[in-house]
Order: sequence, then C-alpha cells, then structure tokens
Amino acid sequence: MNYELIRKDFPILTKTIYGKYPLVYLDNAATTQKPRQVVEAMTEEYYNVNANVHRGVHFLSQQATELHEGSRETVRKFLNARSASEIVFTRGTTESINLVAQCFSDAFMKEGDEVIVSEMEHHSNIVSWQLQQQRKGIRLRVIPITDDGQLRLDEYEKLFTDRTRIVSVTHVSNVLGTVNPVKEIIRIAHEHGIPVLIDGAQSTPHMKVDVQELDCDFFAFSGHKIYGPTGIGVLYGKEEMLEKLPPYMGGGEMIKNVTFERTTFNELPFKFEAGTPDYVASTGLARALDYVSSVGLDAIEAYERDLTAYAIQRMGEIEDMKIFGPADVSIHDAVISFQVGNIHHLDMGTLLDRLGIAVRTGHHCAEPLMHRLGIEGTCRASFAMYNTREEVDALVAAIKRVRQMF
Ligand code: 7TS
Repeated sequence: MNYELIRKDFPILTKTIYGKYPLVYLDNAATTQKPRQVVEAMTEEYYNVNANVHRGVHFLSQQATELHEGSRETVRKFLNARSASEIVFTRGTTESINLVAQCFSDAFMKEGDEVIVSEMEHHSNIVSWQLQQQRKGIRLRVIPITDDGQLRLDEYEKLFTDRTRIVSVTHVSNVLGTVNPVKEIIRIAHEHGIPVLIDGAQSTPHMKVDVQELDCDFFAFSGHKIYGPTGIGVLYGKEEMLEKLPPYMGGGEMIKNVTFERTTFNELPFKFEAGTPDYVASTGLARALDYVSSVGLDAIEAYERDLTAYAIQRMGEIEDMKIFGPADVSIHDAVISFQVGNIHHLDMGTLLDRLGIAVRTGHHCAEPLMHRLGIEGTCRASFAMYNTREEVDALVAAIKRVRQMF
C-alpha cells in the first residue's frame, strides 16, 4: 500500500495548523477526511446531473436515479449482500440502529422482552433500545467486558433467556479498539434462534466485511467514517427480516398507493426510505467505497495494524502511559485510548492540538464503558490508511512535551 500516493488524494492533509505545524490528523474514528474523487463526483453531480430521483420521466431524473441505484449496487457488492433490496440508505449508523430498534421492537417485542447489548457500546446502540424500553417496557441485558476490554463470551451465553429477542453489538469498539469475535457472537445467538445486529461504524473502514459470511441479520455503518460524505449511511438487513418489519417513517417513496382509508407500502428497500434521499451523498459514498476497494481492504488492514502496533509500542515507552484496550495487537484495531499519569484528558488534547495534533478527548459517547473502566474520559488517537509512522513519532514527541509541562 502506497500511503504517499494516497495522501496526495486528500488535500486537507497538507494543511498547516496555527500557521506553523503540519496537520497530524488522528481523529479518524470520529470522521475521516475525504479524497478528491469523492468530493469531485459530488460536485459533478450537482453541476451536471442534479434532479430528484425515482419519480421523473425526464432525462436528468433518470440519470440521477441510475447513479443512486448504481451506488446501492456498489454498497451491495462492498458488503457482499445477496440483493440490492437488502441495502437501505439512512443518514448513518445512528439512524440505522434506531430504525432496527424501533421497527424490530414494534414487530417482535413486548413488555419484558430482552435485547442483549454490551458494555462497550456507543450510546447509539444503547439509547435507541432505551427509547423502546420507555415505549414498550423492553429490557436491556449487558455483556460485561474483561479488564483489558474484551467481551466475556462465557457471560454472554448466560444472558439468553426465553425473553431474549435480539442481540445488538459493536464489531469494533470506538474507545478500546477491540475487534469483537462477531462471527462467534452471531453463531451463538443463532443457536438460540435469535437475530443479531452488528454496529459496523468502526469496522468497515478497516477490514473486509462480508455480511453473508458473518451471517448477521442486520449491519449498520456510516459513510463519513469510511472516507465518504456526511449525512449518509447504510442499514443492511436480510431480506426475510426486513420484509417482516413495519416501515420506519411515513412519506413519499415508501408507499405504493395512498388513500385516506388505507396505504400500501412500497417494496424493499424503499419501504424504509421515506422522502427524497440524499442521492448526491450516495454517489459520494459509492466513490469512497470504490476508493477503498481499489486500495484493497486487506492491504489497508495490514498497514493499519502495523501502524497501530508501532504506536502502541512507541507510546508504551512514555512514562506513566496507560493504554486502554487489548494488549494483543491482533485484536486491537486502529484506535488507541490513553491516559498519561494524572494529566486530564482535556488538557492533554488541548495541548496536543497546540502542537498540530488532532486527537479526541472525553467519553467518546460511551459513558457506561467509562463507568466500567472507572474513568471520566480518555485521550484517543485513531488512524486511517493515510496516517504514517512519522505522524506516530510526532504524536509521541508531543505527548512527551506535554508531560514535561506538568
Ligand atoms: N457506533 C459506533 C461504534 C461509533 O463509533 C459511532 C460514532 C456511532 C455508532 C455513531 O455513528 P454516526 O455516524 O451515526 O454518528 N463514533 C464517534 C466517535 O467515536 N467519535 O465521534 C463519533
């Protein structure tokens, strides 16, 4: 993988911060930067194609529709879904999870029924279910983690009861970087006859995902975390599952016929896509997936794992450094949460920023995980395919400088 060539496609990476430091962008778990190919394809569509999709007989509308549905096919291939009707465009992982939480609980859950989540979930995979707790009285059961941030599969198996209806867990932790054994998690759930939703927000940018191989029932991810635009994401669902769920929102696109007495709903995936979709963002997402596929996810994974292992080793040399998450780098993805002595994470992040280094600080939308770890927050460096060992060295040097200030 040639990261020098890749970096040339991301204009923002040549920026200078505070007029003197080259940007070291290590906040990729929050959002990635965008290559020219993505931005230019979207600009081109606005300038030369723009028209609302699906409902037009005219030339531009047909062209825009072809682009939009072509993008759906690109997503289908990317996830290796069986059919494009299993690919629902949403605004992102959050909306995808909310859609499943609401529609699945409407179809299959009543008071006292249970969803299994884990202690390392992002708030979007906790609060979505809590909203159904308030609406319908469903209950959350939680898979605990080990001290080094791995799911306890022995405890997971014990959580299944005759009230369990669905399992909803993250593929990769956005705080710990833990790569969860989702295939095993899915296998165990299916042994109990229970479907599984995988939150793929932090896995899709870093490793090959094959939804048929995983055999997950639902899979969610966000465009903006995989070099695509904001405002678009994907929900994959097995056709037989999606068919059984009621619609999410009402409006145009999702209907077949409407009278004041009775409305019939459109076929998949349009049943879940009320209103004008972000058809320009879907083009951007497809070009981002093309970009990632042309580099190759195996190459990206190998490169980023090596970079992460290098960072863990170099950061480990710093006095008073605590790194959260698995010590085993084979299950530690491109996210490193850390704490240096008693330097507050906010102070660390702010001072690193002054040296041109962009990291994230705080609870990372995973407050229950912070409670489990007995901390308020961490400083988090997260990598993408354009990051380099030189940038890791710059991070290490900057952390050492900050440490000396205290
Ligand atoms: N799930 C996980 C595991 C995430 O990391 C995130 C976003 C989401 C869901 C929600 O994704 P969205 O695109 O719908 O917002 N995580 C982060 C983060 O770690 N820092 O900023 C956003």
